[in-house]
Amino acid sequence: MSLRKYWSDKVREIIKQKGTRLVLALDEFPFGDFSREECAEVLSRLVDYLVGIKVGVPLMIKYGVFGVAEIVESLKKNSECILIYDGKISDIYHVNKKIANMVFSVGFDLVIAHGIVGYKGGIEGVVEVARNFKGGVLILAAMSHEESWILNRNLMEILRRYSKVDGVVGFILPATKPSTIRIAREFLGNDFLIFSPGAGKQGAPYGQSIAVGADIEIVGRGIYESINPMESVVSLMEVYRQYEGK
Ligand code: NUP
Repeated sequence: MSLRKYWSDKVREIIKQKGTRLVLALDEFPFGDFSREECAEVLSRLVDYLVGIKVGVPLMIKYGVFGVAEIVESLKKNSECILIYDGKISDIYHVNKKIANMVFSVGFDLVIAHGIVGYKGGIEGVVEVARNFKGGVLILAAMSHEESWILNRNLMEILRRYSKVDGVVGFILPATKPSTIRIAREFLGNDFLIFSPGAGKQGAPYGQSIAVGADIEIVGRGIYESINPMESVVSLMEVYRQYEGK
């Protein structure tokens, strides 16, 4: 079975089982007014309502790769949960290999790499390591912020190039620019996963990315800055319910 099929089946199975489309972007820990212990406890309850957790550079700098692994790995014990490293890996081949080796070896399932860097001599390093670990690579193909057009005008070229690479299991596309998701889904068909950040604090309405073809919505501040993260996560399930079976 290809890695693409393995990971898309797995993610879509969790979506079905848990009835949600949500990946939590954990860019802060501890968060809100909670202590570290309280946050760990909140996360251990939230995880039943999440498809996965995405950790990026802020937490890696704060805790290091082993510290981060300790925070997120314990959650996997309670509930099936995909762990994603959002390092937007974007260096040359041999450095990318080192980064990917470190994050896959502590238990991450998927890593995000910057498509614009190019495959040969660049992202190939991430993909090779992912294949060794039976992990997957998500390619950042367009971004959600204001001046992202500088990157986003390369969308088709990035989709064309990386959709031919085994080990690339999906793409990151912005909820704030839903046309990029529509275009990508039409081009890619159903074999690839689409993860979409930008709903909530960045302005896109919750659920919109799913309506136009994404599998997963990535939400950070909308959850960890809320007074009651559990309530936020449960109320998002209501939003996603209308896309059941889609
Ligand atoms: O284009 C992108 N936009 C974006 O916000 C690509 C990303 N990976 N992200 C990430 O999604 C960003 O790093 C953050 O972790 C998350 C969105 O967080 P929030 O705006 O919901 O707090």
